[in-house]
Amino acid sequence: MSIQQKIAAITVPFDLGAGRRGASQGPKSIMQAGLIRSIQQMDLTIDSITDISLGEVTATAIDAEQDITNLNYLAEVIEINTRLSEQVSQAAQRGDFPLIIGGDHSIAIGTLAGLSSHYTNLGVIWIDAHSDLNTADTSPSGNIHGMSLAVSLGIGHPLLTNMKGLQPKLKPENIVLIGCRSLDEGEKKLIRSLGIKCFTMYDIDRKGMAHVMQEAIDYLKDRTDGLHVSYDVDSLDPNEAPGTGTAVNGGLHFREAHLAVEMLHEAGIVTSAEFVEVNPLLDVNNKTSQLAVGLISSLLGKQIL
Ligand code: HAR
Ligand code: MN
Ligand code: MN
Ligand code: MN
Repeated sequence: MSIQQKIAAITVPFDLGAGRRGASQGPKSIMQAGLIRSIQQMDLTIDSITDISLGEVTATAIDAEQDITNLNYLAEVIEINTRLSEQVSQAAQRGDFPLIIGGDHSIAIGTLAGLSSHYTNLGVIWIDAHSDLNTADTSPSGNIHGMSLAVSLGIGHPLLTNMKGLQPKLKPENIVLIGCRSLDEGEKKLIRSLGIKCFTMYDIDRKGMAHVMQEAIDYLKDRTDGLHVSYDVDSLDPNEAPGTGTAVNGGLHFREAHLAVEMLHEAGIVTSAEFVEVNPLLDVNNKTSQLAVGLISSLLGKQIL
């Protein structure tokens, strides 16, 4: 983001895309941990804070003939993401920096639907223990937060992929996955067949985070005209971020997680971001919410010295 740019904060207290409840309390907890104060201390301007709430969802919103097997809470996921996509699109239209605070990762469907029409080649850095590339056919859980990246590639149920018309929202060559360590078979096949750039935890161990991030930035910076950072806090090791619904051992350490966003800020190519999967019900002493505040601040330019 540029220093003149204003931040449009959008909070999404939604957790029905996940297998367990609690991520809906993420935004409140991250705010209580001091997000706004931290941003203001950096002399950045917050233009607006918009809360996206789930309206009344009627079962008739989904045609009875549609096959919704293995798509948990599909109607609710569509409803919240449609609302979110509208707000994200308006923020991008105003030239603001959309900063979305989740909520579970299914909200990336609405974020990306709202962003995509503003760019020809939207890039995405997906920092996550998972790749969220399942479909109803490959998902072991039916939880839509494990499908949001596939949906944005145009792969999945038409009611999800068609959101805001234009599809797909992303091209596979404009995506970089970072921190993966829990991939389902169908997801591995998709990563290979589409040639999606993927830095697993093995790559991070082998090359170091600084090297991996530089490769990711160099890869994306020339081919994209906007860059969205989708940061799932379960990318961190559960010792660092216990407050998340699908924790996986062997994740990013505190400094690696920060270095990623510090380097992205320094590269000056990030145009929007979302932070998801903070679950305060599972947290220990608000550790994960505080961590989220630190990561968001670093992405927006907070420096140690
Ligand atoms: N891959 C598994 C599934 O589809 C687990 C997904 C876990 N969800 C997330 N996404 N937190 O990153 O059910
Ligand atoms: Mn995720
Ligand atoms: Mn995840
Ligand atoms: Mn700076």
